[in-house]
Amino acid sequence: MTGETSTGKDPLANRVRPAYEAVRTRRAVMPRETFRVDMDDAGFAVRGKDIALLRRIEERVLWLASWTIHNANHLRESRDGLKVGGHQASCASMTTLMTALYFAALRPQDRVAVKPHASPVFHAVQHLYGRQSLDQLQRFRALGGAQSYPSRTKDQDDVDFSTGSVGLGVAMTAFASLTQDYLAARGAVKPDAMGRMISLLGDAELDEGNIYEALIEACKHDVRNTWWIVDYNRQSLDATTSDRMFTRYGEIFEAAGWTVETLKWSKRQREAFAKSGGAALQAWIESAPNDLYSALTYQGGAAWRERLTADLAEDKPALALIASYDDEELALLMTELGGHCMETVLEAFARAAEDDAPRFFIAYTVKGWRLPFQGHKDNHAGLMNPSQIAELRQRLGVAEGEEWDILSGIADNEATAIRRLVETAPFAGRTDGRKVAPRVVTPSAETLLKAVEGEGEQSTQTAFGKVMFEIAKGQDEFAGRVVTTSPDVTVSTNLGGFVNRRGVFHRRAHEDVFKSRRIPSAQVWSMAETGQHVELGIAENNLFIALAALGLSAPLFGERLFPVGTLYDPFIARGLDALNYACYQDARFLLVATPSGLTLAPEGGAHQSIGTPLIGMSQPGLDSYEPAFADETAVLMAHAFERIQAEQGGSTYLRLSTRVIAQPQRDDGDWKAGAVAGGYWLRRPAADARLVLVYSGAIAPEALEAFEQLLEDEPGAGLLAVTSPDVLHADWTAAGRARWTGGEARRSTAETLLDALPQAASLVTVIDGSPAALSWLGSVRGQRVRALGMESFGQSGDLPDLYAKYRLDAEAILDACADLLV
Ligand SMILES: Cc1ncc(C[n+]2csc(CCOP(=O)(O)OP(=O)(O)O)c2C)c(N)n1
Ligand SMILES: [Mg+2]
Repeated sequence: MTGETSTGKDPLANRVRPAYEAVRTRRAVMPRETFRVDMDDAGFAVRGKDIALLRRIEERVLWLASWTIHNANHLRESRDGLKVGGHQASCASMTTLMTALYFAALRPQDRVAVKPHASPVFHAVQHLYGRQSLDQLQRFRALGGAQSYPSRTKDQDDVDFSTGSVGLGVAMTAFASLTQDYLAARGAVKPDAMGRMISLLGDAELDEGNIYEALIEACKHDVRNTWWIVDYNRQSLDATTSDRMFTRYGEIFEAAGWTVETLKWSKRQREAFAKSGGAALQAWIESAPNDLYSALTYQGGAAWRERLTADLAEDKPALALIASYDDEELALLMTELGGHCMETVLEAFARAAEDDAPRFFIAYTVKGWRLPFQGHKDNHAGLMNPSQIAELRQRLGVAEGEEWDILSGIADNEATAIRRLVETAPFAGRTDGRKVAPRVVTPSAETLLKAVEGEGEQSTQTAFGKVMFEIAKGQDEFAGRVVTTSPDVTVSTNLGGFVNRRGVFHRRAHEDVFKSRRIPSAQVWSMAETGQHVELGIAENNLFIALAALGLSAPLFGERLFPVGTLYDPFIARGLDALNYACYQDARFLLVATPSGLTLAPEGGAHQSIGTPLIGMSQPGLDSYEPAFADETAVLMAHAFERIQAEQGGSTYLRLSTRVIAQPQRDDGDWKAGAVAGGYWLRRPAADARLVLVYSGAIAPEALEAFEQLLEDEPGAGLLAVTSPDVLHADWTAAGRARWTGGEARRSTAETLLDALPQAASLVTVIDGSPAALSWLGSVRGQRVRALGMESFGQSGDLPDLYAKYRLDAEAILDACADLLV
C-alpha cells in the first residue's frame, strides 16, 4: 500500500478495473438488501440471505482450521519435542476466498490448487462437505493423518492438485487447462463439462519465476478457464513486503492477455469512503507504507485512532468520521479489505464466471485476519496460545468441549440452513473427483522391436525416433492417445518423425507456410486441434508441469493419455523440482532425455550431464533406464507405456545417446526380461571367474573392447549389461528390507545376477555419468569394485580424446581390471 496508487501515477488506472467501480455500477441497478448474483448457467446465483450463512460458514472454517493446528501443536501428545507447525495466519487470510469459492462458485468439474499452507482450510471445507473425517483432522501432520500440504496421493479427501513447493501448483492449473483443451478438441471432454482450473496462491508465491514461465506458455497456447487468485496480504514468511509490485502484477498479466480483477476494498469500506471525510481515510490507506499499515492492524483500534487523528488533524470531516466509530469498528473499517468481504469476492467470481477468459485476481487481505497476531510481521509460523484460542472460540460462539463440532453453538434453524446450503452448493455435486480411465491396449515389445530391427549401427536416440515414428503410423487407439511434448528440442531429440505424421496441437489451426510454399524442409510444422504434439518454449520447468498435467489426464478427466516428453539430459536439473512435483502426484509419463553424458563430446561441459543417473535413482515414482542398444530401447519403451496405465505403475525416464554404435547379435530373447529388470549377462562369467565388467549405456563399445582384451588373460571373465542402475538398486534394497521385516524371502535381480560369480571375484563398473550409480554393486555380495565414470566437468572434444582424458576408454577399463587383479 505505497503511495503509487494514490499519487495518480498508476499506469494501470484506466486498464485494471478496480472491483469497487464495477460493484458501484452494478449496485445502482440492484435492489438494496437482496444481494443477488444472477447469472446464466455459466455463472452461479447467491441469494441475499445466503451471504449471512456463508459468513457463518467462513467463521467456522476459520475456527476448524485454527483448531486443527492448535490440536496438533498443543493438545496431541508430543513424543519428540518438535514443533508440529501449521500456519494459522496464512489460513486466516484465505478463509473468505475459500468459503466463497467452495460453497458458491466452484462446480464439480472445477479443479483447485490450494496454497500449500492453507491446507487446514481445505480440509475443514472438505469436512463440512462430509468428505474429510475428524480422525484425519485430529491427526493433521501425524503419520496417516491429513497432510501438512494438500496431497493427491497421501490425503484421503479429494485433493485436485498437490501443492507444497510454492509456484508449482499455480503453473499446474494452466497446464491442466491445456490438457483439458487437448481432450476437448477430441470430444473427450464435452463443452458443458469443461472445468475451471483454479489456483489459490500467496502473494510471495508470485516471486517464483516458474509462474511467469507458465504464464508465457499459457499465453502462447491461448489457455482459458484458468483463475489465479492471489491472497494479497503483503506478507511473506520473513516479514511484511512492499506493495510496489501491485500495479506491475496487473500490468504483467494484462500484457499476457489475462483479465485482472483487483479486490481492494470491502463493501464496508466503500460505503464509509463515500461518506463525508471518507475519501481521506481511503487515501490514507492507499499511501501508507505496508509495514505501518500492518503494525497498526496488529495494534488495533486505539492505535489506529491515535495515528489517523494525528495524520488527518487538518481534515475536520475525516476526524468527525473517525470519531463516529468506536475502536473496534474503526479497526474493522481500516482492515476489512476486499478479500475479506464476502459480497465483493462473490461478485468478482460471478463476473469471472461469465466467460472463459483467464483471470488474475488480486484479493487484498490481512495475514492472520481476526486472529491475535493479525498483521504482525512475524506471524507466518505463529500459533495461538491456549488462552488466545479459547478467546477465539468464545468470540465465534463455539461451545467449550465441542471444538470439533463445526456447527457447535449455532441455533438449529441456522444450522439446518447451513446444511442445506452446503448440500445444494454446486460443488456438492462432485461425485467422481478421482476418475478412472478404461485400459488401452499398449504395443508389445515385439511390435516395437520391429521398428528398430535389421539396421547396422545406430544410437538409442535414433531407435527412440524410429519407435515413435512407427507408433505415429499406427491406427490403433493407443497411437491416438500418445501425446508428445518438448521444450523447443523436438527435432533434435528425434521426435520429428512423430510430429510430421501427427501434427502440432493448437486450438487455433495454422498451416505450415513453408510447406504450403513448397520450401523444402524435413519437418512439417502445421498446427491444428487434431495435432498430437504440444510444443513448448525452452523453459524445462514447463515440460515437467506439462507432463504432470498430461500425466494426470486419467484421474482428472477420465481419459488416458500416454505422454512422452523429451529434453536434453543435462537440463533435467533445470526442472528438477517440477519433475519431483509431477512424480509426487503420481502423474504418469515417459521422459526421454537425450543426448546425455560426456558422449555428447563436441557440445562441451555445459551440455554434458554427469549426475542424472543419480537423479533417476533418487526420484521416487520414476524408474530410470540407460539402454545401450536399439532393441533394448524398444523393449523399454513398451514397458514404459504399460507402466503408465498400470495400477502400481509409474513414470519412466530413458537416458539416451546420439552415439551410433554396433548392435549385438542376439541368440535368444532372454535378455528382454533382464533389460526390464535392470540388467542381464551379455556374456556369463565362468564358475571360477576372477573378474567381471559391468557397463551402462552408450559406453558399451569401450566395455566390449576392453572385455575382448581381458578375455585373453581372464577367459572366465563376464560382461554384465546394466540397463538400469535405478531399478536394480531399488529391487535390491526392497528385497533386503522384505527379508528382515518378515516379508517375502526372495533374491533380488542384482543378487541373482552376481550369484553367478565366486565370492572372491571383483567388479569393474563403467558408466558415462557419476560412478556412484554402479559402485554400490560391490556391496551386494561384498565384492571389490573399481568404478569408472565422470566426476569432473567435461569439455569439448572428440570421443577418443575425451574418453582418454576422463578415463572412460578401454585402456582405463583394463587399468582398473589390472589394479584389481594384482
Ligand atoms: C519453493 C518454496 N520455497 C520456500 C518455501 C517455504 N515457504 C512456505 S510459505 C512461504 C512464504 C509464503 O508467503 P505467501 O506466498 O505470501 O503466503 P502467505 O502465508 O503470506 O499467505 C515460504 C517462503 C516453499 N514452501 N516453497
Ligand atoms: Mg503473503
